[in-house]
Amino acid sequence: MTGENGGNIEVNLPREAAELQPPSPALSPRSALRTQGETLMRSIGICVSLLLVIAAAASAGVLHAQRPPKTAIPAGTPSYEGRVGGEDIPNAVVIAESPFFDTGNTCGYIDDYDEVCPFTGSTSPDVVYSFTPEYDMCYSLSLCDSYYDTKIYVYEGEYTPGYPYECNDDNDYCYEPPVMYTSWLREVWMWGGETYYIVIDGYGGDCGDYVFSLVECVMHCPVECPPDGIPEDEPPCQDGYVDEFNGGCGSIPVAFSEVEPNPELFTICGMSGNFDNNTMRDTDWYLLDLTCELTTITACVESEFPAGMGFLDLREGCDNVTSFYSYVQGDCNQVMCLTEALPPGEWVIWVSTNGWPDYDCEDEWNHYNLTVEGYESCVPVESASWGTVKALYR
Ligand SMILES: [Ca+2]
Ligand SMILES: [Ca+2]
Ligand SMILES: [Ca+2]
Ligand SMILES: [Ca+2]
Repeated sequence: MTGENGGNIEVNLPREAAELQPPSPALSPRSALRTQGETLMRSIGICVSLLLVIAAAASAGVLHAQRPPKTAIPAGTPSYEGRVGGEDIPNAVVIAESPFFDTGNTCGYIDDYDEVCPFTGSTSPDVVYSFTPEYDMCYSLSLCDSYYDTKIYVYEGEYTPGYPYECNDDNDYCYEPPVMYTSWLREVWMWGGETYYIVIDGYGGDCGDYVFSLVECVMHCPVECPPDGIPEDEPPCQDGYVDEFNGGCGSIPVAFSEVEPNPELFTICGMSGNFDNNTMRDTDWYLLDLTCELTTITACVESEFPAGMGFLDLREGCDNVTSFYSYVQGDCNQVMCLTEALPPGEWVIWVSTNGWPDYDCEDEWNHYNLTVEGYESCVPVESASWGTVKALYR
């Protein structure tokens, strides 16, 4: 493996771990969508480019709450031959199963519907899909990667004008949308056997190319830092981030978070995630300086993302850190623990994302709690407090 960041990756991801988790970001729905979108973009060329320029100019620097009417949007966007979605609810295109991905263009359709969330008075043409899930489930309905100012809403069971089941015009959480003001219903709970009508619409009179996905929600696993939690204090990672804080043997110069001995259970509240399109990740190296003949340490990690945690043997320095002493990995809803009886010297507890999931540093779900128990100190015994000495014999 060669790194893109000064050759750091090899140390960031020791060999043993690399074999356990082959990188797979190319298969993620987002990558697939973006590729589709880019192809679409090229095929329609100049018209959309012009639209993008005008849309960007119209929306630059404008806060959503104060958004003025978008009179600058051209009404006469050329119609598109490949009509994909349904014209209206009776003619909705049936989504057979999830996950579902489709692209199309709304400009050739009629303005049948509108809903307010919260902007009124749209005259945009719309297309309709229907979906009847087999079982109760949460779905994410995204137009994030579309190329115009979209709006999306859902009716449950029947057309209920003015009372959509869910509605979104602009979603700030879209990840690098190609234009501003695209839409995303992140969590729509649907009942098994019920039919949902999904309307792809626009703001104002805007229409254009849409990129639509319906997938099961990514369930989140919030992790709360306890009141006495010790903050990691590393700056949040982001694209281009260089970890000079606690990237361990991968930092130049090497840098660790040094952990104070404490035989009582304590918690470190940290953050990690991937960046640079899932090619890099924030690794956190917690340095332990063991002084007892054998120290039995239990480390557990609970995280909002699929995480990995391992012990690394640093007794012979970074040059000899090529694989984990022990390692666990798991999903965000698992508490993963390792217990090791370790000889004296320098050891590291390593925490990061598990391989290369699509967990961006700038996503809000990037926290973890690392709890450590049994990190006692055996020197200098003479000056240890009575509490510490007592703790040794518990
Ligand atoms: Ca409409
Ligand atoms: Ca919108
Ligand atoms: Ca970190
Ligand atoms: Ca770090």
